[in-house]
Amino acid sequence: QKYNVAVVGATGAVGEQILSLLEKRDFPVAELKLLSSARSAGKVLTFKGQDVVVEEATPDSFKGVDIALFSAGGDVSKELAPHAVSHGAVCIDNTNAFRMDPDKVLVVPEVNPEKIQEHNGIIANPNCSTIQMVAALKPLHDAFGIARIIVSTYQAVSGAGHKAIEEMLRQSKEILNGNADVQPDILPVGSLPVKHQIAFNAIPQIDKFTDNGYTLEEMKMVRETKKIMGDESIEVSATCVRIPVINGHSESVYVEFKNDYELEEVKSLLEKAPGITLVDDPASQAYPLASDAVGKPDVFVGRLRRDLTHSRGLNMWIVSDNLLKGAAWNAVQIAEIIVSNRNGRA
Ligand code: 11C
Repeated sequence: QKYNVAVVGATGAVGEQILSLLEKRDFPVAELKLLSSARSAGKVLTFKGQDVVVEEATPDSFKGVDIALFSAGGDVSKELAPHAVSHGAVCIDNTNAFRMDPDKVLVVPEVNPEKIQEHNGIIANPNCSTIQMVAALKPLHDAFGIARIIVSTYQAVSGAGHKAIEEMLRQSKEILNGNADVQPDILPVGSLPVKHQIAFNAIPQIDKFTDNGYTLEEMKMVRETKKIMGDESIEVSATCVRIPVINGHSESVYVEFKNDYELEEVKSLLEKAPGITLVDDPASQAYPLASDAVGKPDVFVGRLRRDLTHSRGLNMWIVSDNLLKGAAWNAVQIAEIIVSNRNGRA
């Protein structure tokens, strides 16, 4: 059986990856609709060697669509996903629009795939920095019980889209050409008045600040982790930082378990865990690097070591391609599970 698929935000950094994955995975597509804002409508993309013209997304775009993958920003999802649902589509939404809605499931297939069956038409795809962290921590939570997580992120500019990548490259070239006075115009947050240089810098702000002094990106990590793990008792504190890396988010994660653990057991659990690749050999300087993770679907984990200040504390380094497992691949994985569930029922 084949399915009519719509990709909303097809020309964006995540949309492009979704399109490429649908092709590479030979997803059973009957008809493909590529949708975008009016600004990008008319562009031509290719899918399996065929040109597909991008159309403006409107409420009527979803007639006959079975699966709609949204990554065109929260406002577009809030406006159009309910129309897609009313036309009978299942929406997999990559934005922050529905993640914390108690009626919507928030899914990482390695952690809570059973939630996919409970959807009300919209399945939320978590934030990239949350996805890679929970995918790595789930087997450890099951084994030892996580009491507390303290995470600091080192996030790539691709998380903020194509324009942020261009800005980082432009500033880098300008500085290398001797111009010390670059003009930032997108990062840290396009819609806020103050901008900061990203080239040769580290910006401790991703998304807007919330009332408690943490940014929205940091609060996404706190709230989404509890919801995906299905455990409100897990305490999470995050500091999210943008660094001048094109692609691939890295995270320094401190985890405090409720129960005692052995490092060898942690390693063996991670070695067996789906979607996780353990890269942890200090003797040969082997540890996860963003440059190695780019283009790969897995979450890479290394630098495992018992914390020096707490016997049930563990420090680790978690890296993944934020556009793949952090966004497009997680969404396409969910779509593949929907299809296999439907085929199973047929
Ligand atoms: C970033 N994590 O790296 C963001 C991008 O809520 O899906 C993804 C934002 C989101 O800037």
